[in-house]
Amino acid sequence: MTVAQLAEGISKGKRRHLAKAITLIESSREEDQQKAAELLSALPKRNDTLRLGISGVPGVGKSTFIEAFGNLLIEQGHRVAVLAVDPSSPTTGGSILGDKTRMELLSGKEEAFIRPSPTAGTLGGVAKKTRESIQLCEAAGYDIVLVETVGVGQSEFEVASMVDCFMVLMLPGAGDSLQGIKRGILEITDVMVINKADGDQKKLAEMAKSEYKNAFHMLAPKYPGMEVAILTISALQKEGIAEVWEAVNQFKEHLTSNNLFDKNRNKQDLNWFKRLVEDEVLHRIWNQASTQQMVSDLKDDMLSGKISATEAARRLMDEIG
Ligand SMILES: Nc1nc2c(ncn2[C@@H]2O[C@H](COP(=O)(O)OP(=O)(O)OP(=O)(O)O)[C@@H](O)[C@H]2O)c(=O)[nH]1
Ligand SMILES: [Mg+2]
Repeated sequence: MTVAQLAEGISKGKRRHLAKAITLIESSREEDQQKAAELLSALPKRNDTLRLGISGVPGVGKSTFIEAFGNLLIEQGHRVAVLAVDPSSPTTGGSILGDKTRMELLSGKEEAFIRPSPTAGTLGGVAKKTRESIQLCEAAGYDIVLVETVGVGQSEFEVASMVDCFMVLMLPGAGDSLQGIKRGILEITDVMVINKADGDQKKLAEMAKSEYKNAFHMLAPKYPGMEVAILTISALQKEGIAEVWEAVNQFKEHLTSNNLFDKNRNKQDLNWFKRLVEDEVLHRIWNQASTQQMVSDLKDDMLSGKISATEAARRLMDEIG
């Protein structure tokens, strides 16, 4: 399929073309990469969509929640794409979304598009593919894109930097609810959802809620005048799902009415552009044939004590310009 054919199919919302295009983006072949770049340039950028990050430890209920939440969104007339950032599972790549049984209803729906995580690779690589896939899904008419991450290492921060709203799913469990929470995670949270608030865990969930509330009060707000919504839900029993959607909408409303929605996206694009350039510059310095000899000579001179590390770095940078 040519790039033009792919672009046309995607514009018409054809899922077969969308799936093919994402495969192209995920391919590491130089030729495919070039085509993928062409395709992305050929497609319109949309800002009438919502990108929502969904994060949480394994077993918190992300898949169960997405099943309930996604179906609710579809009932309201939305088209929903689900992508994942999960660099943690090299062998079972995409396992977090492989469990289609937990998203049985959603995965069978015409208005939903579910794509497992690209198989392995570095976090940066997986994140790049996901960012580009978001754009493809939007061009194909999916107005809500859910990006799921299991939150290992830095992946939550990656996801937070590519979505409009970052939601964290938590388990009930008062007393220890603040332990084991990753440093910095509260700072990037826009909506907090305490899942499994059912049966005898209901009370624990309420306790956790007030603890998190206190914790947020001790932080400088991410957006002035906006409190982080904390909700207790049961994804399994489909309780509180509509309230989560309402909280997300309120958050979005706050951003839009303060002119922050587009501003945030522009900021994310600029940061991403900067990061791509920085990555490429480093890659070229260390791998390009033209600098390899010089790098190797400088290393020798430095290790034999002829020049200092500072001097070696200065000479290399002077050479590169
Ligand atoms: N009691 C209760 N159990 C739940 C709820 N939501 C999910 N579970 C159960 O918790 C287990 C894990 O749910 P998943 O949806 O697979 O969790 P996940 O976060 O997607 O897990 P990973 O994909 O491994 O990261 C399953 O057995 C679910 O049935 C809930 O609201 N209440
Ligand atoms: Mg899952």
